[in-house]
Amino acid sequence: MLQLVIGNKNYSSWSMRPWVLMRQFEIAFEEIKLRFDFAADSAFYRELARYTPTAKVPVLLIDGFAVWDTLAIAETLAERHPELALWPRDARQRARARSLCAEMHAGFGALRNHYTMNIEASLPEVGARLLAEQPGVRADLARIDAMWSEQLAASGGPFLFGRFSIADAYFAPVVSRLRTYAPPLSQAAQAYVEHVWAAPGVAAWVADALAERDFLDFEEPYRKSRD
Ligand SMILES: N[C@@H](CCC(=O)N[C@@H](CS)C(=O)NCC(=O)O)C(=O)O
Repeated sequence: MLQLVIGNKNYSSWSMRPWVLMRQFEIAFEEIKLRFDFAADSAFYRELARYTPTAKVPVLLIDGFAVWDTLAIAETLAERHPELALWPRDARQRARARSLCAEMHAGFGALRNHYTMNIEASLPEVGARLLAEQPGVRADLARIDAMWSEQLAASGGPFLFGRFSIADAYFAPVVSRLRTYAPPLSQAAQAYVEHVWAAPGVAAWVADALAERDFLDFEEPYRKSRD
C-alpha cells in the first residue's frame, strides 16, 4: 500500500511532483495532507516526525516504509513500475531526463525564491517587476526556456520526451509559477506550459489546490488576502 505525505496543494511545489506523477500514471495511493505550519513544534512537524527524519514533505510510505526526497521517490516509483516507463525507455533519453530533473532539483534558486508557487494567484505585475529587478530570475527563466525549447524540438513534444515522464512532473510547479507571474516566453515554451497544465495529473492537483482556500501569510510575499 502506497501513501504520500504532502503539504498544502496551493503552495507545496515539492509535494506536487510525486503526486502529479502518480495521478498521471494512475498509480493508486492514499494522500496524507499536513497543513503547513513552520513554527517550531507545530502540529505539522510533530505529525511529519512520525514519517521522516527530514522534517520535509513529500514522503512516500510503502507499507509504512518511508522514502523521502522527491528524486528518491521518483526513482523508487520508476523501479516499482517498469511497465509504465516513468523515465523514457531509450537510455540516452533517460539520461537526459535525469539531467534535467537533477538540474531542477539542485538549481533555479532565484526562480524558486522570487516566483514562489501559489497556484491560485495571478500576479503578472509582480512577475514583471521581479523580472526587471532580479538578474537571477532572468537567468533562470532563460535557461528554462532554452532547455524546454531544445528538448521539445528534439522529441517533437508535446511533453519534454514525447509522452509524459518524470521530467514533466518535475517541471509542473515551474509551469504553475509561469502561469502566476506570466513572464514572456517563447512560443514553444508557452505551448508546453499549456500542455502540462492540461495533463490529467496536473489538472487534478490544480483543482484540489483551487478548492483549498487556505491563505497562509508566511507563504504570501505578494498578497495580503485571497482577493
Ligand atoms: N529536497 C526535498 C525538498 C523538500 C522541501 O523543501 N519541502 C518543503 C515543502 S515544499 C518543506 O517540507 N518545508 C518544510 C521545512 O523546510 O521546514 C525534496 O525534494 O523532497
